[in-house]
Amino acid sequence: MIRRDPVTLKKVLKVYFICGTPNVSRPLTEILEEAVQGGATIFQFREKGEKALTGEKKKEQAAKLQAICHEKGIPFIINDDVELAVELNADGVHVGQDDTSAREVRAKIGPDKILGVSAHSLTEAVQAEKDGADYIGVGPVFATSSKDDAEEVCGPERISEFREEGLTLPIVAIGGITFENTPAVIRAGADGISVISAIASSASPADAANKLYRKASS
Ligand code: TZP
Ligand code: MG
Repeated sequence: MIRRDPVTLKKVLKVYFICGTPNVSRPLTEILEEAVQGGATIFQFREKGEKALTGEKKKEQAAKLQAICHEKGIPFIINDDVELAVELNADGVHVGQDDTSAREVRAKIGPDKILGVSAHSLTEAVQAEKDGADYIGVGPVFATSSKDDAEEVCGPERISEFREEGLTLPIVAIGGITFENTPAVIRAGADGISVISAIASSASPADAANKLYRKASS
């Protein structure tokens, strides 16, 4: 079980591709296949915004993406929608500070699933760990146009601060991550990078994922 083995979990979090249908201009299933082929190590279905799918259509899309993840051997995580995650038996859930509380999500998904929580301060990070989080997402590290209600940019320094304060929980950096700035966030203490546009908006999601993987691993 991945979540009980921090060494494996940290490897799995290396290139965390996050995406929903509003983020892409061709089928997300194709983009996910290419991203995984290139080196994405975990995927989060984040279906948000005006044009987001809902209800049965969302569930059908999620099931297709889950099947790709299973076939390729990477975890399939669902953003926010705990009910859908339970129904589909997803590998995990990611929630923010304004969503269902981490404690409640853990109770709903059980002890074997991966739980990720977005944290902007050390207090939130420590609380998330107590509530059963397996990793935290820290960001936006850099400016992003993929999240309307993003908090203030925190820079890689926020990650270094968490490490200096003794936080050992796996960390993924999020927000405006590119090939160029990946080494800085890894040096600051992140175990992996999570991206939407660096992969979803690339002419070649496979090449982008591959380059991000190499940058995050060196
Ligand atoms: N949370 C903080 S920033 C962000 C989320 C979901 C969006 C990241 O997208 P991008 O395109 O990689 O900046
Ligand atoms: Mg959320």
